[in-house]
Amino acid sequence: MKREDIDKILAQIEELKCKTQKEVEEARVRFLGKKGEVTALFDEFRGIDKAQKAEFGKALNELKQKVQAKIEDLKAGAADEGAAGGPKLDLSMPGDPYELGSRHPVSIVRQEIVDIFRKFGYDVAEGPEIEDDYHVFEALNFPANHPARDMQDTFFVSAGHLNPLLLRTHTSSVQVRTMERMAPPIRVICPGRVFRNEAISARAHCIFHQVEGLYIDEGVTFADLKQAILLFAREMFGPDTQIRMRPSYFPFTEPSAEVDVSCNICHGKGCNICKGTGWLEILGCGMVDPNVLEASGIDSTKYSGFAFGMGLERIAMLKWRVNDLRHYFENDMRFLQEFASAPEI
Ligand code: 2NL
Repeated sequence: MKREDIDKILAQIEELKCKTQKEVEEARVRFLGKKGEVTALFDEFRGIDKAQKAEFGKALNELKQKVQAKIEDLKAGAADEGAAGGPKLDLSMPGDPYELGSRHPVSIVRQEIVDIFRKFGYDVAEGPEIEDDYHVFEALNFPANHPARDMQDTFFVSAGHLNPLLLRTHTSSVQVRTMERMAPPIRVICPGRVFRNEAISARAHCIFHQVEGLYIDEGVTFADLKQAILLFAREMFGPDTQIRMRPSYFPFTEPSAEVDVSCNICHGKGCNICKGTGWLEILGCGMVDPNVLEASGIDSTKYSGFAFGMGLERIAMLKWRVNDLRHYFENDMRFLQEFASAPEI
């Protein structure tokens, strides 16, 4: 055994470079395997005389430790299998960035409406989506044979009972619960999801979103309703917006009206969004029917109030000229990403 044998391996080990785990394993076998170069020196060591053993024992052990340490180092630095020649793992590199989502157009519109009514002093109320017949129909003055109470129009959860459970068809049920819970003055705004048994098309969906509002106090008149709606419309659609009211009918309000805002796309000249009329329908409203107040324990000789309701999908359609309601529910990234920094129209 010669000193140079040990030094030669030490020099080779120093220079050793491996790109892949496979190469590291090959190097390990070459030096430390059963027929490896270091192993061979140990075999040779067994046969040498005592005087030489003292000289080489320590040096051989040091060699083996160095080779083992180097192999471990190479193992940690080499690329995984299959990534031959690929870059080494660098833990100081920045991670992949998270892609930021954007708000859904219906959420944007809901937030705008809620913010406006908050400014007017309204509180926000929420309630269950699975409701009973009483809070959705009975307390709201729907006659027993009203078509909305039919299986054809409403999703029932448990039919056949006196007061069946169903998916709410409007958020008025939340306002009923508010009237039951507190005494006037009441000012609430109720945003939420509602459900109707409709065939899905570009203009109708079985799930949509509403915001309803309710204002009850002593001496509330139709003039208050008109002014509240006008102020809301100007906040929502711009300071030059005009409104017009057309007589309508709802079981829970008397009198009732439908409200149009002046078309801010063509400014009355007539375009395909307002179908040449210069007006866009945005909500329904009216003075709360005394029967509705009494059903929830409010004295209709002392108090009066107004209520209104609007569909969020419809308002978002007008705002961004969306031509098909189904876009709102399909989670197509190409559609949703258009609202990442949606310009106002
Ligand atoms: C529409 C019309 C409306 C109401 C909702 C209401 C609620 C209570 C009492 C009276 Cl508790 N009225 N809500 C009133 C008039 C119209 O909605 O077109 N919605 C999409």
